[in-house]
Amino acid sequence: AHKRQEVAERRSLVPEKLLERSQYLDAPTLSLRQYLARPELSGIIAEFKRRSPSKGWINEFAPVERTTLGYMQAGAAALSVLTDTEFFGGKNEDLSTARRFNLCPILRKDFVIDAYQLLEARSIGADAVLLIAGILTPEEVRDLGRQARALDLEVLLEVRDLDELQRTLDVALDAVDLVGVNNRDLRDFSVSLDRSLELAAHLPASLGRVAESGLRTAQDIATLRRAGYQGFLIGETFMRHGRPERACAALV
Ligand code: IGP
Repeated sequence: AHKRQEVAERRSLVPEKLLERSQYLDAPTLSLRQYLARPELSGIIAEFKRRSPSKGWINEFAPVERTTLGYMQAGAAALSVLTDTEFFGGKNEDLSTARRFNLCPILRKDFVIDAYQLLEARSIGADAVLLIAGILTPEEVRDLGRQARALDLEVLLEVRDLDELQRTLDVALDAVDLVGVNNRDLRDFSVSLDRSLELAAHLPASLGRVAESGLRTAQDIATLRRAGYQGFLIGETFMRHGRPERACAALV
């Protein structure tokens, strides 16, 4: 409900017509899915996240320029930037700053509930958006997914269990590019890599596969890779360091 109001406010400040003037709309996007599939890259999607509902402040001060550029130099395959302010302390400008400094796919991490946010994602330089099965109906995933792709954005569908996966893909399989399994249960914040491991066998081969949340070690990545994952979304393990990019370099 809060997100609806926030989107409505931004739309009245920055209507679609203005977003459409962004230089990025004429520029091609980069394929997250293809970058993750490249064997010479690490598969790591390094996340810029200042705080979270489960942990509070994680890193208040790391600059987005140095951190994201450092992630890339460390060997991350792609970036994820939180733009939600209320829960994650992010902003659109963080993503457009990351865009100016980096040539790699950038995932816009937000709670997408409205097509306005897709055009907005494209206008700030994102290459991919997250759609969360837990907050959208399968029909909404399908419709938003189609609209995202019409803007040349790739779609990462986030699920947390088999029921969400099946219900959503029954309706929306052809509107998503990648599927991500969130190891964190947003209801009680419990984290277990077993969620990704258990769902691995059920993920359609036609989609890119991403394990999300709670990854800490090279061993975690190796285990998930063996289970069939190509993408590894990592936030806190990096951001809780004063120099997140160094923690990324230590893991790649
Ligand atoms: C990263 P972690 O445990 O490495 O910080 O998790 C990422 O998976 C997490 O930030 C995330 C998220 C989300 C944030 C997963 N799904 C949806 C906001 C909204």
